[in-house]
Amino acid sequence: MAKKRELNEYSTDPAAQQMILRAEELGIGTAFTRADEMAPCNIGGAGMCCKQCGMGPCRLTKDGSVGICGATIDTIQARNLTRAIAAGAAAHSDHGRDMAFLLKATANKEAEGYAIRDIAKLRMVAAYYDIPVQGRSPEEIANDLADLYIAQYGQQRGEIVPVRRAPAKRQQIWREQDVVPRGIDREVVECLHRTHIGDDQDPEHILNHAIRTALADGWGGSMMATDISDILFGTPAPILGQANLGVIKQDMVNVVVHGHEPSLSEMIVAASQDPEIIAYAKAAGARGVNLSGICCTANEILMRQGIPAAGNFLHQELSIMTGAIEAMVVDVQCIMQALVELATHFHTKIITTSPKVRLKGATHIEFEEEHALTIAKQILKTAIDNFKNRDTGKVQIPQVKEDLIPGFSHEYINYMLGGSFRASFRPLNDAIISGRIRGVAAIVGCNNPRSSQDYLHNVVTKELLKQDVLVVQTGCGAIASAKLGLLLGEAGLSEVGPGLREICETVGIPPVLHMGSCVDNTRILTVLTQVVAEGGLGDDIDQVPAVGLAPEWMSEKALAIATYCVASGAYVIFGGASPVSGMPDRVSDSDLVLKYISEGWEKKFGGKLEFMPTPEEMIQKTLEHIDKKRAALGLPAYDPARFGKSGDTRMSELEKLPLAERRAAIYGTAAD
Ligand code: NFS
Repeated sequence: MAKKRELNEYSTDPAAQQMILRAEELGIGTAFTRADEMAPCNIGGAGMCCKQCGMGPCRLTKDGSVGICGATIDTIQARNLTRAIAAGAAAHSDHGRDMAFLLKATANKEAEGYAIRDIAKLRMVAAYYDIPVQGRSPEEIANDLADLYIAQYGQQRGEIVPVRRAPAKRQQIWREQDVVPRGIDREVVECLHRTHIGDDQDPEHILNHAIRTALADGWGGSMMATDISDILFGTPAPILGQANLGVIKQDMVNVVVHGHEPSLSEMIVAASQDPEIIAYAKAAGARGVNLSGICCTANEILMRQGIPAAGNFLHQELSIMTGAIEAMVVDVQCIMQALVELATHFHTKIITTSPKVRLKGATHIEFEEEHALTIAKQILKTAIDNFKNRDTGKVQIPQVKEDLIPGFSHEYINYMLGGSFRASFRPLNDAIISGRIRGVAAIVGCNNPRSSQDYLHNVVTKELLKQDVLVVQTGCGAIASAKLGLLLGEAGLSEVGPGLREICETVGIPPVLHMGSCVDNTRILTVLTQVVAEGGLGDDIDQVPAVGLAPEWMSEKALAIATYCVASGAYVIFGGASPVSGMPDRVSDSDLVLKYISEGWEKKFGGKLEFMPTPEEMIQKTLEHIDKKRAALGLPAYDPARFGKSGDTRMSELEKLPLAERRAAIYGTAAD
């Protein structure tokens, strides 16, 4: 009998806790309880099970043991990790491919309802690749850019073009290490080839190709996905939104969009505002259609349209449990198969839309860009028709939600620091150089039901803010902070270190910047590149006092992201178990790969990947790394006592003083 956990060991989110209790009351299983019942396999979890051929699976458990073909533990671990990275890179890059086809179709007026919304970004991206822009229409430029981007997938030789956007020194390291991606598809295919039975058997050599494949994602497919999403739907800028299950409305038709690609969700947003659809909903007895998002789709429409986020990865089942969801519309990635069975307890329709993803028992309405708006309306009408089937006796919506301000694209960060005429990263660099900002942490990635939902994200985020570390976020990590209220203007500033607080008050930003979905981790690469280009913090990404963390990771995409960040020079810390952890208490061969992706990769790329079970260790290692990088740059050691004497706090202190004393405090003299 599996051990049942305490409620706060499942989730720290009060809305989730309420729904977990509701599931228990109704006798419905969720990922939380399934995690209790399913103990992870300790051999597979350690990366030491090889099932690459029909002679196995070979389960290696003893020091020196080998598979039937003679494969050693480290070779098997390297193969398993590389295959996971390839799958993650494939998922995000394939998303980028679909966006490139959509850009092409939009440029040729073959995509119903789409338009080129951000012409300035189109021209800027085209300029990276010397695509002529003068005297040409946005459609002509977009057509050339789409062709160039589509070609990156099938390219066989040379270098994929976005790589040239990295710092010059970084590009040189990649060339020296022979890891510059030649073509996106080629690197993924070669991962599968090299890890087939009887192929590449040198762990370091296999993992070098994992680096090349991950780079094809970070400086390839994902970067292109972000570019095109901005061009088609607008580059994000701060906008007011809300997050958590309290955004679901009792008197409206509730449609949750879940998955990843903004192509469909943007059209559903447009369709939901169409007078025909609003009238249709009213005729069905509802006040209208209320959209909300789960996972990265939530982030895409939240940061551009202010559409609320119902929650992150572990909220997908819980949102249905409210009994008030007429339809959950899914496309690709992070969609639990359990949704269909769960929905049978309520009236919710699960609607699949991607030609790549079907769920048995779900309704399939295939999305085609030529008829996107028409299909989006059809999906919404299906949801509205289902409103009459809602059992009001089963409705229970937690009244928990928080406001937030997402939309900190790298373009907006650049603008906010200097305005239209002086847009620059100089103020950010100066704040790091002076020590007001000790360093930067990117806290990203998933929820994992093996640990309490949002707990690790939030403990790490809150402590780093106290330590004057500016936090940027994407993906489900960003939604965790949103639910906690850390993404709202100056909310939470009382919990922030004195130097960071001064910067937040001066610039008028939250201490945690929501930068988008997981494909938008490439925005973080761009920020780091611009920080390097601005000067004063070294000439390559590995010198910047910055760390990447995914405290609750679970997906293969997260491993691909970690690997391209390491290859870009970042120290990356993952929470929980390593997929190549080995069994240190039982074998000694098993930590070779674990050591290699840390020390070995650091020697080659300046970045490293490590796994840590406790938030305390994550925080300590983050701060040590930031301080080490500060020292290497010759920057003053972090000293919070030097700051906090200016900004809003200081002003409110001064306001309480008599005028003469106030002048003396400001000018150092009481005289006029
Ligand atoms: Ni990222 Fe987005 Fe969330 Fe993890 Fe899944 S939604 S792409 S993989 S679970 S952060």
